[in-house]
Amino acid sequence: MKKNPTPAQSAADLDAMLAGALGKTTAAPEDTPQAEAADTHPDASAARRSGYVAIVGKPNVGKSTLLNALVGQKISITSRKAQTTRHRITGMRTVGATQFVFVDTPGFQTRHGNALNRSLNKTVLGAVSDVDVVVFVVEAGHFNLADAKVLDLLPRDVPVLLVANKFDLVHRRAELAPWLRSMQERHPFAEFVPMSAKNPRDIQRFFAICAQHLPEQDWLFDADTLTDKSERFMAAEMIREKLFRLTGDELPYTSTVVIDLFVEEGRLKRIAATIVVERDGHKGMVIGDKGEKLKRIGTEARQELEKLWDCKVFLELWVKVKSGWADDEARVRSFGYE
Ligand SMILES: Nc1nc2c(ncn2[C@@H]2O[C@H](COP(=O)(O)OP(=O)(O)OP(=O)(O)O)[C@@H](O)[C@H]2O)c(=O)[nH]1
Ligand SMILES: [Mg+2]
Repeated sequence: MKKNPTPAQSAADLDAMLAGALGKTTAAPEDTPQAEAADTHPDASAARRSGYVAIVGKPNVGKSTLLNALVGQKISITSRKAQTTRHRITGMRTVGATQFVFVDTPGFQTRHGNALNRSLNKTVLGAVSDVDVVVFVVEAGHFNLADAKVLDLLPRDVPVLLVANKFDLVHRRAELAPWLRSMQERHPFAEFVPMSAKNPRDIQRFFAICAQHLPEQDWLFDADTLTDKSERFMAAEMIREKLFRLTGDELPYTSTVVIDLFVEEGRLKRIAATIVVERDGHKGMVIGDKGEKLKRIGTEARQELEKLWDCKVFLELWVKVKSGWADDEARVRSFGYE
């Protein structure tokens, strides 16, 4: 029988382990405001802080899952397949006196130098160039060449927090201490945060740790701003998520979604979109038997958008073949990539 992962440890256990492993603790000060209390009651006595926090790492380590948990809403799509995120996605969250502007980035690509991958890497480099804090996400207990390549890109003059994510999957916690020490030698990380992006308590703890590294300055956005991305963009992304999740591994990452029509009619948003694939064979995979796969992609994307916007959505989907688009710089740009 498959052994269940050990439940996540308490913040105190984690701090004790870190103190043992690194001779330091990342525990937040006792008086750091907690998210629940602070979201609705800004602490007037504390000085305001705000800043940009870039979330970077190799593909599939959980960057977007972390962003969504921090923002408290699903704004960045996630899947078990690598290369899910393809854009710089900004999500804001104001906690007490501190406003975090989180920036999710594509997983840094180390293979296949096509136009799409070059564009993804350009997006990562752009995102780390002008931020206050960098969150470098790895899988707890793992560090390989793909992680090292991302670490090489990181600026030396801003605090880098190491998030050792998917901590819930680590069975032998004792082995994490030497791993953490080895990570300490790789970069002068400002903090070491073993955590699970799926554990709400770890997320609360992360706010407190991260806030200490943001500058004292006024907020950059209204407290209730969620993202800087348009509704058209969110629609295309939710469709792409369902495409990624509902088609098998055989459908390559070189598919994308283009919004052809987006109109608001009172409480209804009417959307028509095209799923662009590389080959005729891929078209069949997306459409499925008697159109059943395409129908499911449409239904699930529509439900997700209705939840996000709290309104009715009418969604019409088409599939088109445009071979070689991911190799073609001009076409990659025309599909909205940088
Ligand atoms: N067990 C576990 N799984 C996680 C955790 N965080 C993320 N995942 C899973 O890891 C997979 C990848 O998550 P994403 O958030 O899409 O990863 P990403 O780093 O944004 O991936 P790219 O955008 O492709 O670079 C998904 O199946 C998530 O559910 C975690 O803390 N624990
Ligand atoms: Mg992602």
